[in-house]
Amino acid sequence: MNIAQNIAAGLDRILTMEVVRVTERAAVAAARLRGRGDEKAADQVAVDAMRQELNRLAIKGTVVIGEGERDEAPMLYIGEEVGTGKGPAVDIALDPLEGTTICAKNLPNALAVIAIAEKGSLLFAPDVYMDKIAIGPGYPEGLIDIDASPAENLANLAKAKGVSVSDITACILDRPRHAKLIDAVRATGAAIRLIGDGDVAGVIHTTDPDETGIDIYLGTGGAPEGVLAAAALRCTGGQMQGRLILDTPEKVARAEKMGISDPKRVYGAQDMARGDVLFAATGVTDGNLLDGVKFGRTFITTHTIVLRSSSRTVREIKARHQDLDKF
Ligand code: VTB
Repeated sequence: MNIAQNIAAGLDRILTMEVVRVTERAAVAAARLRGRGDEKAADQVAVDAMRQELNRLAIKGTVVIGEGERDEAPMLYIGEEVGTGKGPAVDIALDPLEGTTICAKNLPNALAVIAIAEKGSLLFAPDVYMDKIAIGPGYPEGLIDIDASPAENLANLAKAKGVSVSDITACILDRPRHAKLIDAVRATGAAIRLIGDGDVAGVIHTTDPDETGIDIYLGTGGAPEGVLAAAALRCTGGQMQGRLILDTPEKVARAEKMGISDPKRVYGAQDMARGDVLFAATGVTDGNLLDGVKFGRTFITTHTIVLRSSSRTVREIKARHQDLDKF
């Protein structure tokens, strides 16, 4: 199939523009609570706002990566039907506020994020940890390997980039569980950008190292965040591998219930987000790729990136919202 046929066969392209409002609205709501030290409140307003806007979209959407399991009854729970119901059947992965702690502390790179894909094409991932490795586009396929040592992956990446390992920067979540990984990366001479939260942004940052300074993402984070990041990479290009950490019989059973029969399977970005995928993220706080929401006296500005896998178009939308009542 050529690109034109692919585009015609995939998601309705008008959705690419429509989806922007969904993350914009969530981001503005969350941004009002930046730096207030209240993670829960910021998350809640983002969820409410995203849900409201999502329900205006002409789709028959099902949340497959959301705010939690149905029995916990959060809004935007896994399985919740969203949209007007009149439109294409799609699967949705979302995180109305990725980086709740970042937002509460008013630190960089909190995002409102959504991915929309053709029905049945997103990995139905349980809320466990996932081991992840990701690099941006323009490298030979198979350059990174989740089972290789950090030293090997960094050496291969540096060679392919034509620099020495000490010119490479890895992004890693700042967690005690990463102590060994951090030591191993430092031993190579590479630099590390430690982030407090927000590994969806961390993975996306690998796609534009000149802008973000990040060449590779390494370490374990949430599996739902892994699927969201994979959706973004499907659109920008780049390589990612992820493996669920199913280290107790209970987690293996939970995953099995969600259709995962091989607990050790390594997923590529393609396996986590198949078919035509849309991805949108609006900055809540200022970040390496996106500006945060700015509250002016007479208008609010938002900065959004919208991506679509079938056309590989990367759109940046800076919006000036003058009708403040709409939020
Ligand atoms: C990461 C990070 C998220 O969860 O996925 C992380 O990107 C993983 O969990 O922003 P731990 O915090 O337990 O390490 C978040 O922090 C969201 O909760």
